[in-house]
Amino acid sequence: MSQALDEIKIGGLGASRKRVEDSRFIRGKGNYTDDITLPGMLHMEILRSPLAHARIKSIDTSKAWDIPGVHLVLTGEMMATRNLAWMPTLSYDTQAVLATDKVRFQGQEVACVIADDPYIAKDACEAIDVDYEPLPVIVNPRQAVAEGAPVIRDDKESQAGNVIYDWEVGDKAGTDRAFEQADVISKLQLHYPRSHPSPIECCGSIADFNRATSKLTVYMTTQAPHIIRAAVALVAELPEHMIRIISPDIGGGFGNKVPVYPGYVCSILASILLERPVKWIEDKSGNLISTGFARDVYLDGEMALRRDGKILGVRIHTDADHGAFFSDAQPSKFKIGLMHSAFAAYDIPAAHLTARGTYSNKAPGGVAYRCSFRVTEAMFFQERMVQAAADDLGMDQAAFRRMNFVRDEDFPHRTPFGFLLDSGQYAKCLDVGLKAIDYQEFRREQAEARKRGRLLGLGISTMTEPLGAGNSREYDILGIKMFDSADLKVHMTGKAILRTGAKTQGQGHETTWAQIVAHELGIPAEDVVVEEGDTDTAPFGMGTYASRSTPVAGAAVAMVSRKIRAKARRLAAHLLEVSEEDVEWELGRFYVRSAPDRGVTIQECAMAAYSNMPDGMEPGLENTAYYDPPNLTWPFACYIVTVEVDPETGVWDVLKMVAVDDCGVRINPMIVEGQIMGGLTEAYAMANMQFITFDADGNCVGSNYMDYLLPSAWETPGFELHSEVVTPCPHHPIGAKGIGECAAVGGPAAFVNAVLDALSGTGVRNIDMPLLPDRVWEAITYRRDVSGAPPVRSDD
Ligand code: MCN
Ligand code: CUN
Repeated sequence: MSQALDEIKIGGLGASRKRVEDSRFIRGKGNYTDDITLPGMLHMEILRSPLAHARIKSIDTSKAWDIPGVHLVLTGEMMATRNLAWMPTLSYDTQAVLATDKVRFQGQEVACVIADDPYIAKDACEAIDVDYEPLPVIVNPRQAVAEGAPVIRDDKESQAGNVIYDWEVGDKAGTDRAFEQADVISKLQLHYPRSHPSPIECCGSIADFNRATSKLTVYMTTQAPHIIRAAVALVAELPEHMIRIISPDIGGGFGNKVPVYPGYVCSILASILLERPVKWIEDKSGNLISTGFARDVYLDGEMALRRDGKILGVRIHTDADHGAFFSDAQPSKFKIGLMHSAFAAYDIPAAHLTARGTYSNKAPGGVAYRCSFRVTEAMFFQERMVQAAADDLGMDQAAFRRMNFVRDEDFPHRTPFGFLLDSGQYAKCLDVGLKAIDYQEFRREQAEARKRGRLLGLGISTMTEPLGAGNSREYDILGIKMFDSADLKVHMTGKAILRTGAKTQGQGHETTWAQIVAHELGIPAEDVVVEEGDTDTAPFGMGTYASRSTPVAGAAVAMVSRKIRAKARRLAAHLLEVSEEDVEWELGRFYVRSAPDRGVTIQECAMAAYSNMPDGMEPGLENTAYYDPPNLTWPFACYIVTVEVDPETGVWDVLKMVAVDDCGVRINPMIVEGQIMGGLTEAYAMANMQFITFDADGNCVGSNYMDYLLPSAWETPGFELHSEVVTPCPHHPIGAKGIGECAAVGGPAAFVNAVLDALSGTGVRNIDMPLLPDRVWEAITYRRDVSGAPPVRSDD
């Protein structure tokens, strides 16, 4: 007689449980870095460079020191006396903390003032006199490698020009052979513009050094607190056990809060020098102009095709503009992130990728904004290229994809770049999408509309994406291996506290991790409190990015729950006075196999762990699991958009968008849908309106919300989501794959493909994002490709 609990009722796997964190967020009771006030706290502001490239002749801070309420003025020269003027980046480069010799991008940190309040500090920044001697400016890779180009990184002895790396991966000879055999060669060139994650909360930190205890506590906006602790220990040469990093509530990260920024370092040094807490909260333009840029990649590729549509090979070349410092957070084996995940969803015999990275006079870029290390660029190029190739062959978009997909029976599948895909049902996802958009009917309407001068278009984007950075054999950041952890303590009354090495920034870990515990142990989710982000209490982990939390930390949650269950089983056997082999498990309860009525609940086992354990058993019911995943997880997505383009104005409207996501088992379907909708909104923004670029003088166009547009509910189209395709991840303990970035990664190509489909027959192959009305209008009117690469043309 089964007494198993109803999993959905206890908030287990598959329950669309309301987010527990929202009860504080929607009441305005969140605890963000800027909400924290410590006794005696001072405030720091940063003086930024107005110029993109200039030699610093002198910095006069005397007027700033004279302002009442100013406690400290920091310059690069002072930082240098402590060996802190420069810091290492996550890509084995160096980055200026405060500029000493030169400024290398507009918005670069030049000096800091620490004062009684932020207004005094800001005024004092303005009182600092910096004498700059302007230098020629570089804003794109073409200028970077031009003859006679100024060397931006003349601080580095080994650096002769502006090239950071030349890198390649894949099979060159095999790919060359594929091209020799091709009936048709299809080509495409485009620029994926710089974009910015632009979380609502800017970056910030409060450093609190206590001389009496020698302990440094830093509250800060970081997606990876343990990595920061290690970085502070190594850079500032402080003992690691005396550093406590606390990441409180985070108002959105989206990749912006992975890197180490100069502001963090300066607030820490200031607190050490002044022996008082020092708070730094970035303002919006500081955030937009200096932190966390993504993309800015030129992609140039070609595809070898057989007449019947079979893809024989691909070549891709990327030119990446990294800005003044190469600071990408990415696995150290790869120079251009996981760009070589491009075309993974397609069964392609041969592929070769070359990549060149260059410096420019722009803020350091390469943050993975809602993308697992350059995957966004890879999938965007892939899906734009696939559309161009199908067009060149005169083939149907959907049929071309279906013909070339990796088939269900071909998993595990090794891509030509070496990734191992574990599972998927690609054709099925596509079919669901095509049915939802009513493909044949739309094609008919489109042809009809054409006759009357109306431009309708349909864009498809289908992709699989590598999510979940780990396994430790292949993935590391600065040599630190990528795994993750969970620590579960079950109290005697059966309530529990769970901590992981991940760090939620809005994704809902406090809700979903408890659901995994509920699934594994039958402890109701509401009885499990989840805590992340405090290095003094959380087990070591690599933090949250690359949608790695569910694939890695989430797996650790399942594994630690299983360890707890194993011990509880021994306790149950003791309580039931039978041997362990005679004990069976059902959700929340152990029972005697031969007498199912005789059982004990997990809560009774918990009580026994503290009050009635068998002789020789260690008391308590706690454990920790470190999880090193065997592989990445590979979710699949099919996004289809229909649009109408107004030929008079270039304005385009979304008629309908459908999204079919297969992220394996969904822990919380409502949260997954939220992730997809948020990602599609960002995808729409990138395709339609977001514009961060640079004029010829290196002025950043888009350092404010008048120029850099965030879509509101008014602009954002409706999305129709489909969840019927579920391919469990074969190596994940609960079959889940990551989802946090899929829609932002796969979405942009669907919009752009739709607009270009509307323009089919005009000879226009490409319009660079964002597809602003004037660009679309120009393409229609002059029947030519339109580039958005900097410098922006208005300043040509
Ligand atoms: N989930 C689930 N079932 C699955 C997969 C995920 O229920 N099969 C749930 C997870 O338990 C988690 C959420 O969906 O609550 C996202 O999970 P996952 O895909 O593991 O991604 P992460 O938690 O690692 O989040 C990182 C990812 C990244 S890298 C960016 S960037 C991004 C994103 O999440 N930043 C975000 N989504 C964001 N959402 C918000 N609100 N704020 C951000 O800063
Ligand atoms: Cu890729 S941006 Mo997220 O990985 O933090």
